[in-house]
Amino acid sequence: MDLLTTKYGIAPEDIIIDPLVFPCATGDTNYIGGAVETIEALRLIRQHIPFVKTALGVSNISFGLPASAREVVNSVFLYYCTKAGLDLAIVNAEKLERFASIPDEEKHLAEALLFNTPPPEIPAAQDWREQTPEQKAAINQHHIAKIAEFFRGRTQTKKVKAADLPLDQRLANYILEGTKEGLIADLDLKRAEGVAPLDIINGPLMAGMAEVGRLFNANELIVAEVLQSAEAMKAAVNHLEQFMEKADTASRGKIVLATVKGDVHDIGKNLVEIILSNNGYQVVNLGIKIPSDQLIQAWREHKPDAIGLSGLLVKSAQQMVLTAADFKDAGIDIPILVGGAALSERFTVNKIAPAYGEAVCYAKDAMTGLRIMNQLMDPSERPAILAANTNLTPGAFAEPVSGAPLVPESDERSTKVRIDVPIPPAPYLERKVRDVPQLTELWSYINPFMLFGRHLGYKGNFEKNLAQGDPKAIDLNNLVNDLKKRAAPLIKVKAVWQFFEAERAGNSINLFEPNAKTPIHTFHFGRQPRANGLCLSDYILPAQNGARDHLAIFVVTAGAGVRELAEDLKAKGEYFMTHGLQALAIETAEGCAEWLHRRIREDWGFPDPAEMTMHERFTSRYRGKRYSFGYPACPNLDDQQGIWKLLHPEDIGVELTEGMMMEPEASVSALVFQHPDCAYFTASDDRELQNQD
Ligand code: B1M
Repeated sequence: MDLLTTKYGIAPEDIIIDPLVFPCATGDTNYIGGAVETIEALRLIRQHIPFVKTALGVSNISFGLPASAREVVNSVFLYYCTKAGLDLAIVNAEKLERFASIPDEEKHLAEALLFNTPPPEIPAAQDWREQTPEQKAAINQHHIAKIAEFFRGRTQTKKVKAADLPLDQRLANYILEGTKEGLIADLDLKRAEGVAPLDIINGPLMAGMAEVGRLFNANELIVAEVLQSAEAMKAAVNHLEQFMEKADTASRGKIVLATVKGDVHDIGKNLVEIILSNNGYQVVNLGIKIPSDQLIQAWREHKPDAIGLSGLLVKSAQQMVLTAADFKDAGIDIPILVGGAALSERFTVNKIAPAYGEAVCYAKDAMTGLRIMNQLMDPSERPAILAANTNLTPGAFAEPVSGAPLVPESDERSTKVRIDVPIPPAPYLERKVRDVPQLTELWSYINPFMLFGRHLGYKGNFEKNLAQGDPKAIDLNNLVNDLKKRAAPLIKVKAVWQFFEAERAGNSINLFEPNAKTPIHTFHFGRQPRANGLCLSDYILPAQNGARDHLAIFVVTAGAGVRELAEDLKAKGEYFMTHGLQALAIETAEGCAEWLHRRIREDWGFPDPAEMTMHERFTSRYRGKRYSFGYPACPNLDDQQGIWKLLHPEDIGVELTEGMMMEPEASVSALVFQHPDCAYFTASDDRELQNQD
């Protein structure tokens, strides 16, 4: 490395190391254990020289085996290499299998060969390095024979293979693979065997969904794949329902689901509905902004086994406390499940559960919601989960003790913020209202980690793995490209923004009409509870030669009509499109915020350097910063009203709810500061906000 980097000045990230792959099935004893050493080498390289890349010619590992065996051995070897940090894989993606869908028996055969695991009949150390040469060779020979025997005469074509599977396994596989090809014919085949539709649903189909749940929790399936499995399940149930008696229900239980009062958050709740309803639960989805009385009414009407509350913001978590107390007063005692981005288990145990007095279960994601429902509806597991989630004493969950002694609130400008910075003149002071039709450009401002990782569940560095041909990344990218094609005519993006003259007044900022003496609005901000702590007002420079500094404010939205479209798609069982469209709209709004902020920097006279990368923009490596109400530096959401008074975002179709949320959901508001010393910080010591990433 030193030679390459120092003597020849090659950048570490431009160095690709290939730790070599040795064939493990040729019987050549020199190569036995080679697979373990290659995986170990990847791990050590990732650990000791993290910037370089690694590459492997994967398929060399299975040289000498029957073609169908090579597919499995290559796929299993690639899986472990990727987990160890492999960046580049030279392999024929066509001849690779989804690790998750390789039958366990085949997986174990491949793993035993790769790791030279001693079979019962050849007692030896598990680690090939501690085996005697005789043991090593005997074990290797044993596995080569076993795997060759198992795959002899097998063809590679999936079709033949799947068709060979017993019918029940085929039916479960359609769900597991998230494919509908051949599903209906096989369902009719199963019905022709005289099996009742309900038994088919509760049998092989549910077995498929249960396996999907297990693989998701084992990080072998991602959200996007789970949605495709749910689509196959929906298609199967839709087909079988026509042959079922009305009385026949596949219901494992019923849940009333809603986003709480004042909150417009939909995407999380809908994902929960899709997962629960395709795992046998009846879901009564009441929608968004649902007050307690409507929920209590639904409880009386539907007699559910549980109620699910969803919300995006801390304000919604606080609304859940009030809702739970209303349930108690109404005599409701069924379990409540709660979830939402700003909610935590601590808040659930310390605040919501004591207000209710019965079981309140925190669900960090939709699959956890499913696991909880399964436990609640299983008589053998119910007592334990009820007991574990019935916390009557506030503070049952330890509150983190922040070490730093709280300092008295000051309004002194932090010395970390320079004032000898020339004020850049504002380019214009009139309000700007725009449609932003250039979706493709906006989509280049979407942070792939958010869209592919957070919303669609991809694990790892999506962009990097896509570039190296990772099959899962390629599949997902194709799905999202289709999604974008279908969404392009549907997503409408609008923006409103304006520069305001601004003056600092202690921890407040006064905003003025041009050259006015009296402020038209004042925002009050918190200051970091420490010595020389920061406050957003510090970034407003004192007037220079009578010229005031400025603050830009904007609201953007990409959510017009998205909820209705998603409801339609959900009703049609197009679950990937349902979630994908909502996720794309949300990230398009965030992308538009990034795009508009860049434009504001250009208009303000400090454009980004030409060589700035999108990744540098996602990590705000530009001059100034944008701050959104509700985030830690300005956590008070009620301040959104100030933006509505100043900007009138209702003119671009964005309304403020009583919970200070913006409707439509895919909307973002922000204050934009130009000061080069801007930084992100937590203003209040409100611990609930501090657990946000
Ligand atoms: Co922003 N946002 N956001 N946001 N956003 C948060 C929530 C925040 C915590 C970020 C932060 O401070 N670091 C913060 C809230 C803090 C607070 O409450 N004060 C925040 C803020 C302030 C805001 C805005 C107000 C900022 C602004 O513009 N001024 C604004 C509000 C939008 C509006 O009013 N319409 C806003 C906007 C947005 C986007 C639109 C850009 C976007 C989408 C929001 C959305 O999901 N609808 C967004 C995002 C993406 C986030 C973060 C980064 C991620 C949220 C997420 O994953 N959503 C979030 C920070 C964070 O969490 N790390 C943040 C995807 C959704 C599928 O997940 O909602 O968690 P989630 O649902 C999950 C689980 O919670 C669970 O299962 C679901 C599926 O797995 N679950 C249940 C949910 N409900 C359940 C019910 C159940 C069971 C499980 O019952 C059975």
